[in-house]
Amino acid sequence: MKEWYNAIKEAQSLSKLEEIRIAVFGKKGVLAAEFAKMKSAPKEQKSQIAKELNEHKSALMNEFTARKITLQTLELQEAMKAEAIDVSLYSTKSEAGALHPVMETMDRIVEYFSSMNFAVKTGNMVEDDFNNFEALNLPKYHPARDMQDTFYFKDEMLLRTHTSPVQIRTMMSTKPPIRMIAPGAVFRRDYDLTHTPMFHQIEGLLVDKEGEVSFANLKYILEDFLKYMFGDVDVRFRPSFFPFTEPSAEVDISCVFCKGEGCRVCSHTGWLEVLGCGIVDPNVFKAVDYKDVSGYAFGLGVERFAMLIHQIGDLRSLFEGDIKLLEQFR
Ligand code: 2U9
Repeated sequence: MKEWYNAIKEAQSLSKLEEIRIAVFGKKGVLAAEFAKMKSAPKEQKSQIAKELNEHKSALMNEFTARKITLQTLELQEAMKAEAIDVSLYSTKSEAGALHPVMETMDRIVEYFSSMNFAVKTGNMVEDDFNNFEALNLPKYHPARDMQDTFYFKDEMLLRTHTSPVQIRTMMSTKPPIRMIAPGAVFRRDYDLTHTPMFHQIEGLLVDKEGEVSFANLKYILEDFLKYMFGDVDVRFRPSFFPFTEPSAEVDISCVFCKGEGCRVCSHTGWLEVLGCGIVDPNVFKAVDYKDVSGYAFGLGVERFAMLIHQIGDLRSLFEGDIKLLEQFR
C-alpha cells in the first residue's frame, strides 16, 4: 500500500492523478483486489484484515482529495499566469471604423425592399453569355449590346454587366411567383467622371400570374421607395427603352440640391435621373420557359444614390479609399 500513498503525493498532474484513482479505487483496482483476497483468508483474521483495508481506503481517499485540490489550484494558477493581461500597458489610440457610404446606402435600399417582402438574392460575378445577355432579349450582334462594353474571359465567360443574371437563374430554378432583389457588383469597360469599371447595382423583379402585375403597381412601389430614400421629393416617369422591359421608363426625382429650381448638378432641369424600370418583356419569360405570367423589373446604381444622399461630387472619390473622405461617414 505504501507505494500508492507515495504515488498520490507525487502525482504531477490531474490526469496522472486520475490514472492513480482508477488503479487504486477502480473496480479492477488494488483495493478491490485486496478485498477479494480477504475472502479466502482464515475466518478469525477476516475482521482484522477488513478493518485495516477500510482504514487504508479512507486514508488513501484523504490523500487523493488533498492532492486533487492542490493540483487544481496549481493548474488554475498556471492558466491565469498564461492568460494574464497587463492592464498597466499604454494603449495606442485606435479610430473607430465605419461602413463605406456605398455599402451603407446598399443596406438602406435592401432594408426597404426586405420590408416589402422582397427576397434578397446574390449570384456570381463571372457569368456566361446566356444568363447575362441572351435570356434578357439581347441576342448576339443586337445593337443594344453596345450599350454595355463587356469584360470577356475565354470560352464566352464574362464579368456580369448587370445583376440581371441573378434573376434569370432564379426563374430557371424556381416556379413563379417571384418577388426578389439582386444587389451586387457589376462590371463595364467604362471610366470617366460618371463611370467606373466596377459599380454596384440593385435590381428588382416581381413575377405573378398573367394580368396580376401592372405598371401602376410598379409606379406605386418606386414612388414609395424614392420618398423613403430622399424624403419629400417629386417623382416623374419618362418613357424609355430597355431590351428586357416593354414598356420601359426612366424615373427622375426633383433635384435634391436646388429643390427643382435648376442648378449645375441637375443641368438646370430641376430633375435627377435615379432609376430605370418597366414591364418584363415577353421574350425574357420565353427564355426561362415561364408561361401565363406578368412581371415588373427595375434597376438602379447604388453609387449614384450614395452620391446624391451624401452630396459627393465625383464618383471616383468613392473608390480611392481616401481616409479624409471616409472619416466623414463615421
Ligand atoms: C430581368 C428582367 C428585367 C432590370 C432593369 C433597368 C431597367 C435600368 C439601370 C439603372 C442604372 C442600370 O445601373 S444602371 O446603369 N437599370 O435602367 N434595369 S429595368 O430589368 C430586368 C432585369 C432582370 C429578368
